[in-house]
Amino acid sequence: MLTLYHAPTAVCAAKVRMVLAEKDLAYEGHLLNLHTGDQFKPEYMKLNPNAVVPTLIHDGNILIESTVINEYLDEAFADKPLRPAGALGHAHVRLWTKKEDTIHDAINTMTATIIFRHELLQKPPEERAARYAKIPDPAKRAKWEKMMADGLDAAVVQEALVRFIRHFRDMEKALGKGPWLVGENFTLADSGLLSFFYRLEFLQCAGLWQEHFPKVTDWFVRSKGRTAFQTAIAGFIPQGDQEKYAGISAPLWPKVKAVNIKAMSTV
Ligand SMILES: N[C@@H](CCC(=O)N[C@@H](CS)C(=O)NCC(=O)O)C(=O)O
Repeated sequence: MLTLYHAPTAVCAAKVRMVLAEKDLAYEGHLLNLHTGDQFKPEYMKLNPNAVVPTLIHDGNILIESTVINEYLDEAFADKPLRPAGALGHAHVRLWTKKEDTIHDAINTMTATIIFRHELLQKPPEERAARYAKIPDPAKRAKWEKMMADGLDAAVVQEALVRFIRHFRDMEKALGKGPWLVGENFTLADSGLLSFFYRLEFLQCAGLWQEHFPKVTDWFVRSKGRTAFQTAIAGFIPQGDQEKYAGISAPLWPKVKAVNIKAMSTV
């Protein structure tokens, strides 16, 4: 029996849902409200001491970290494999999924500076401070404080864009050799990136790849055509969120684009 603790729009949780959907695995879902702080409840932190989603329980065993969970699922449920067979194939996929973890941090930077900041700035300073104080990792807490103070001018935004540029370049090169990142078949390397791309599109930042990387653009269009993408990612976005968040994000695109041009000149 599989039980997933997740949140509708959380990109890491969506990464795991994508794999469950690709492999046709049924699961019992428990949705957490990350805005009201369900992730910090002591009973949840016993499962996931980092106070984040996703957490997967398989036959009583607790698994955390989306990339680890996805590899586990691919090994434990060998039907419809999402990696080429053999150690070398697994290593090729792992190179991508390892990098994905650093990309997640950059996605978090963009979401926080574009949307969370907008929402948090409307709250009283004490409430904001209380929100940061709950973050267990001091480095993550300090990063949040900077992002909330400086928005898109925070140094971490340019750093995030540099990481995207490098990643898109690597993807463009790999996609010159095969339809998917590791050759002929859709693998964990591809699936792990989809919710991240979807988030950037949601934040009206699709120009980051559409204006410079044609193969990456085509890859994302093809990926979005997969049934699992609708089931696991797009289908979880609450009604009205697209329009609501586009309204917040669209006016900020020119600023993101300007920082991106600066970032490109440094890569
Ligand atoms: N490296 C972890 C990251 C998990 C993570 O940061 N999850 C986010 C959602 S994508 C979360 O739960 N955030 C809640 C918070 O930061 O309070 C993974 O891949 O599972």
